[in-house]
Amino acid sequence: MDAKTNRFISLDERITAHNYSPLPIVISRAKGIFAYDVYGRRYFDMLSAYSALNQGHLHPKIVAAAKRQLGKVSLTSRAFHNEQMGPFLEKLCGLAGMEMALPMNSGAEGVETAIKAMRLWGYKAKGIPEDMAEIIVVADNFHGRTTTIVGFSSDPDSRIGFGPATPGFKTIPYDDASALERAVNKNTCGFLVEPIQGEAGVRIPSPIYLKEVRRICTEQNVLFCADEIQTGLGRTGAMFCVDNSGVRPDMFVLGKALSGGLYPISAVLAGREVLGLFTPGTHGSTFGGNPLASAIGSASLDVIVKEKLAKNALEMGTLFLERLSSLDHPLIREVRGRGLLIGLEFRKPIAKDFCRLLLKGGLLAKDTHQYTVRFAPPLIIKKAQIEAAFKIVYNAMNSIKERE
Ligand code: IF1
Repeated sequence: MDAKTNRFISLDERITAHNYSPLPIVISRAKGIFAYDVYGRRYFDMLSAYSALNQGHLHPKIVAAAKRQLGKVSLTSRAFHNEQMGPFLEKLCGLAGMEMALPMNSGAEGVETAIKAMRLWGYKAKGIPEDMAEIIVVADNFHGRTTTIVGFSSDPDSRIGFGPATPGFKTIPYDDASALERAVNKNTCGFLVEPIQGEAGVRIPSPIYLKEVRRICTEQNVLFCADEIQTGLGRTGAMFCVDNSGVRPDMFVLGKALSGGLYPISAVLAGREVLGLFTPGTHGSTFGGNPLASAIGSASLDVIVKEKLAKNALEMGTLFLERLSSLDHPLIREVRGRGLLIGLEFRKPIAKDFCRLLLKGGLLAKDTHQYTVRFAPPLIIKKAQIEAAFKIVYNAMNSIKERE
């Protein structure tokens, strides 16, 4: 490995907890759909920081908004009002068709906030006896890393060693509406689900699943909470992934691309009958809703809307999926995706090795659970760039052929 790259990697290995095993590249700068290493070599970024970079790296409009705000005020705390938060959340609620928002920072904090909101609604609105509220979640979920969230993860790497788990969660299989129907009882306050499971390997449920979920939740008086932290804001070819199924959840959790990749911003969106239940002192965050985050978030939304990123994700995703599906290789089990969230699944646990090959070819992508490579480039990607990226994938596939 190159000396400079090696130096940074050794330092990281010595100084940081080993909760990741990154590919051997040290990124020095990035712009749009490209990242550059310490030698100035260029890579297609097809991870987009797990879909936090839907607008591309350092989008000029978002950077300009951040700089503008940095000339005014960055942080006020919610002990006072600021002039940025309200307009940002009004824009966001308008896009999502929701009445109210609660701004936080990381995605996991957003999910924690949604859990608290569902429970609060369960006690105050549904009349569930104190401490009896249940939330239904699905197997192979990924909602973040807090102790409560990993407590209901079915992934042993996420969960084991971090117990005891927070009670009040019930796990059912994904893409199984009748399991939801059976699991609901009078103490159920909410159902938390990803409309497409990202970390589980880009798992797309059957077309009627979310419609069924909507029907059951309405009939049983249970809140339907969609974790769209990864799938939302254009990624799957629609503003929200649930739009592909023509359903509206009761709550959205958003994060990642809400910031255009500049800064952690998350939010829970819901109706007044849910978020209106919080009273002063019942929830909060030092940084949530701060003016810098709000200015960045507002510009991030503008870019998604004005540059029609959802439409581009659909068109470019369809093209990329078509190209990947044309790969004829005995080691490929399946290629699947929606918009620019695409998974290439192998028959053998070679996904990480394949990512190393892609890295050598000049493309950054990430494996999930050894069998699947996830392709999720920024949504600003153009046709010729999709073709160029595909060529790298094609060559990497061919080089596997040669070795066997
Ligand atoms: C890691 C995965 C992606 C998420 C959904 C909440 C969160 C995430 C649907 C929490 C975060 C990230 C976090 C990162 C890996 C990554 C990931 F592979 F693990 F599943 F994106 F696909 N809900 N996902 O995807 O948001 O608190 O991180 O802001 O934890 O290693 P966060």
